[in-house]
Formats: sequence, structure tokens, C-alpha cells
Amino acid sequence: MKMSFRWYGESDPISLQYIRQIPNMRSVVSAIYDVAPGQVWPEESIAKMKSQVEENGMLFDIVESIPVHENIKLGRDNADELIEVYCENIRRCAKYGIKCITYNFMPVFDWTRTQLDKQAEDGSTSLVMYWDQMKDLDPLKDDIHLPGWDASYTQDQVRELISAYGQLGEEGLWKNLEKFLKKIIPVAEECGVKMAIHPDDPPYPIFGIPRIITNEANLDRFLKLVDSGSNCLCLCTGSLGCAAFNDVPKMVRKYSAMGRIAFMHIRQVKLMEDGSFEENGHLSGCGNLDMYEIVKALVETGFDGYVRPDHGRMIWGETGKAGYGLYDRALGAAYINGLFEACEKGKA
Ligand SMILES: [Mn+2]
Repeated sequence: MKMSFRWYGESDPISLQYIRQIPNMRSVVSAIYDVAPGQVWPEESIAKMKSQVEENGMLFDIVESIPVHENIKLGRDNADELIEVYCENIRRCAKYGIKCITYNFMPVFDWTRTQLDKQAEDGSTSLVMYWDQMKDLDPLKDDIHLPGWDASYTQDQVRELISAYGQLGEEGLWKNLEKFLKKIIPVAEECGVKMAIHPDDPPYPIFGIPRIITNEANLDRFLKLVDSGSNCLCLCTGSLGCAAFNDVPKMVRKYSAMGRIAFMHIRQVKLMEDGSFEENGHLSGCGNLDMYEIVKALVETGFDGYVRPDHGRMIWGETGKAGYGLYDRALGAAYINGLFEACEKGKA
């Protein structure tokens, strides 16, 4: 496995030097953040990111994310041109040594939470989604300001997008995803890049917006759309794990054995009876996911892709980007390293 850590570029309060000091840290996961979706990434920016990371003794060989423009997901008039731009970005990344590119096909919002700094008894804070704070919201009627929602949209634009996706429906979204994959995967194959789709977070529809990268049957369907070693998953344990219907260790074992997991996001999640959930420390005892079983499944199937500790709590007085502090993610990386070492040595 290739241990990695997400870094938000120069605006990230965490330095590359600090990331390097986490034992076994190999790759920095990043993106070009000052380019809007649907635009070409300047080669100078990719080259600069690469040299910054390499100067700090790590590799820049994995990107998260190249965002997919809403007009591609909606299959609107300029979708073909936008897909061509996407292909060009794959080629440019490959030119600078990128081997894996993460993306998602979630309409409008990348993730949904109701609070980003819910305080636990021990004083740490984490991201949560509580249904009692969601259930009365109707984005078609109300102005909604949930944390993390793209502030670049006006409420009217959000309403327009939500109704367009409502009309498109799940099958329409599948059709547009298939069209996208059939164009990008041959380019990725040619460039030696694995495309890794991130599951929807949470993995079920919210506000009537279709969501399709959600469960085992749909992941099977996704992988069959283009049966290629470049058409892979970014298996996010926390995203899939916030629905009780997903048996995450089983899914990890199955897709890793197929060689179709390019990237693992390892994160814990604690489910409530009503489907609400809280993020927490990475350890098995901190939530519903058995991390030992997840790592064991990876080791026993010979997984050699990328791994990163996904969201951590804010601890030890750290402030910064919710979910993306240094300390708890570093603890997560150390824990994941330990699980891998134990599973590998115990493999016999
Ligand atoms: Mn994730």
C-alpha cells in the first residue's frame, strides 16, 4: 500500500514538512484549486505542485480531485466540450507523473453534513449529520445554508440545479456517467492512469437528488460500464459506511480482489438509530466500522494502491479546515500503518 495525505496547496495551514514527518508518508494527494471546473489545468501549476512535494521528500502521483462539471452530469449542450477538457487534464496530469485521479459524480454537493464542529465529551470536534436538523428543509422552497455547500451558487441556481437533477433521475444520471466514462477511460488507459470514483456521501438520495454510487449492486453496475483496469473505485469507508445496508469489509475484499480499488479513504463513522451519523477517531472502537477487517481484506487480496486517512477530528486545540487537521489524521495514518504491519506479518 502507498500511504498518502491530502494537502490543500499553499493555502493549507499544514506544511508539507509536517506531513513528511508522519512515518511512512509517501504521497501527497492534491489538486489545482484555483481553476474552475471545466477549465484546463495550467501545466506550470501542476509542475509547481510536483516540485514543491518532491522538495519535501514525497511524491505527487495522485490527484484528488478533478471535479466533473455539472453540465457533464446533466448531459447539457456543452457536455462534449467539457469532457474533452477533462481528457486534456488527464493527459496533463499523466505528463507530470500522476498515476491515479479521484473524482465523483455527485450532483450539486460533494457531501452533506449539518455541523462541522460538533463537540464530543472529550472536547474534540468532528463533522456530523443529524436528520432532525435536515428533515424539515426543502431546498426548492427554503434558502438553505448547510456547511460546506458551494457558496459560489446562489439559492436560485441551487434550486434550478436540484430541479434539473430531479427531472434527470437516476437512470438519466447513469446514462451521462456511462457517456463520460466511455470517453475518459480510453484516455486514462493510454496515459497509464487509474480513474477512481468516490462514492456518494452519504450513499442515498437527499432532497430528491439522484445518487448512484451508493451500494454494492450499483458499484457492480458502475465497474461493468467500462470493464477496464483504469476504471476503478476510490473506496471511502466512511461514505459507504454511513448506510447500514453496506457491508464495508465485504465490499473492500470483493473489489480489491478484482483489482478495481485504486484508492482507499479510511475513516470511521458512528451510526445512530435514525440514520444520523457522526465522524470520529479512526479506531475500530470509535464507530461502526471494523478497521482490522478492512485492512485484513486489503492485505489478503494483495492491495497495492493508495491509502489515506480520511477526515479526522479536531483535537489538541488545532484549528483549520474541518475534517482536515494534522493531528487526528496523523494518528489515523499511524493506526493504519500499524494495522497493515500486523496483517502483513500475520499473513504467514
Ligand atoms: Mn472520502
